Amino acid sequence: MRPAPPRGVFITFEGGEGAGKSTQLGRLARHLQERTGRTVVTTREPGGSPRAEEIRTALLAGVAKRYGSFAEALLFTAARIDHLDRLIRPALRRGEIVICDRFADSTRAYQGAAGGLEARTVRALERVAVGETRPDLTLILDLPPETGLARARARSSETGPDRFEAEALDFHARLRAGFRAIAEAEPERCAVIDADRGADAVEAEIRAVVAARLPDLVPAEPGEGRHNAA
Ligand code: T5A
Repeated sequence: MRPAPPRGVFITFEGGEGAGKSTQLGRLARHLQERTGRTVVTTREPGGSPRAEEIRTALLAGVAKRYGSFAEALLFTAARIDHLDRLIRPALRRGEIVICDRFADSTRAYQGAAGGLEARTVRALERVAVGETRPDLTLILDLPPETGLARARARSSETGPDRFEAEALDFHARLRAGFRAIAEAEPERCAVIDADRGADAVEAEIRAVVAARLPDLVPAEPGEGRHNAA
């Protein structure tokens, strides 16, 4: 009889605009592939499956904006259901490591804390869509919104800001507070990473947090410190 595959591991990156999630996700994926030898699947939300990518295009173009936060949350949730069914859950069942750029905490923060959708509605949507498929670890990249927006603007200077980059600064301040509140409410799952530093320093802290929080996943190298904070 074949041995059962190892338990899948689900890691998510969260944070405001231009926090460096995509940059750090790529670096962590390479690190985990090298250190564990396991298959690492990288993906993103909204998107990650062909149908969810179609919904992404509409959402980031602002198609649903005039219908309000509830309608947008429904569309993010519809994309999430497809993504979970077609990509995330099958990969976890195969014992793979799934790293996702944004997940359900983004709905809590963007449509909930910043967008004004009441928490019990956000929770109900999350319960229905996500169920038991909760992240093992969520890395929340935290930095002042002005800094993140400046990074995002520098990158999208030709295309212009997308639906959420274009929101006013107080929206982004509520967003930051929303992510911090999630981390406070669920400290076992979440770690807040100071992202207002160079990419190498951020990467080093992320590696240390992953080693401390998921000790069975990444064996510590001799002399490598364990990081329990955040
Ligand atoms: N959304 C999403 C919701 O409202 N509800 C939901 O439920 C979900 C799932 C997605 C949008 O949808 C919203 C949130 C978003 O607004 P997106 O394009 O995927 O849109 O937007 P982001 O996830 O915000 O992605 P960004 O690409 O804008 O930001 P990242 O991934 O955080 O940042 P990254 O790595 O691309 O870096 C941005 C720039 O900064 C540089 C990079 O080189 C790049 O140019 N950079 C740094 N510069 C200095 N120092 C560092 N440490 C740096 N790290 C990266």
